[in-house]
Amino acid sequence: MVAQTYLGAVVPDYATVGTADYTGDGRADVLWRHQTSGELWLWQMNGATIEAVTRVATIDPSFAVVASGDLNADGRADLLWRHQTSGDVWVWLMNGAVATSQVYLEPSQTSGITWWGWRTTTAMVGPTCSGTT
Ligand SMILES: [Ca+2]
Repeated sequence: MVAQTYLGAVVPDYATVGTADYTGDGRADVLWRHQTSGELWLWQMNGATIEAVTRVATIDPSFAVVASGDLNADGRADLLWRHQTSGDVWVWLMNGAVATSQVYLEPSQTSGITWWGWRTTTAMVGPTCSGTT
């Protein structure tokens, strides 16, 4: 028999955009994003139990979370953002629900690496928060 736990219902306006260990407790958490407003919420999980629900921020919906993973090896998952039109890529280094730094990824950071996917950009505005956090 498969163990399953009903957690409740989430309105369809929200989509999961990440499942990774954002808090560093060794357990994967769930990141939800409101598709219209851009609001981002973190469910801190302990198995099938939601231990905490934290509003991370409201981010311009033009940016999408395209990946989660521990990019700086501090034991906490980070976020990779991509602007849906310009293609600009940003990293948020995370500590739980708090973005501790924001880094723009540009070809100059990849000296010695050739990848034809880069494009010239003029926009340098990252996935900044709007409203209160
Ligand atoms: Ca990290």
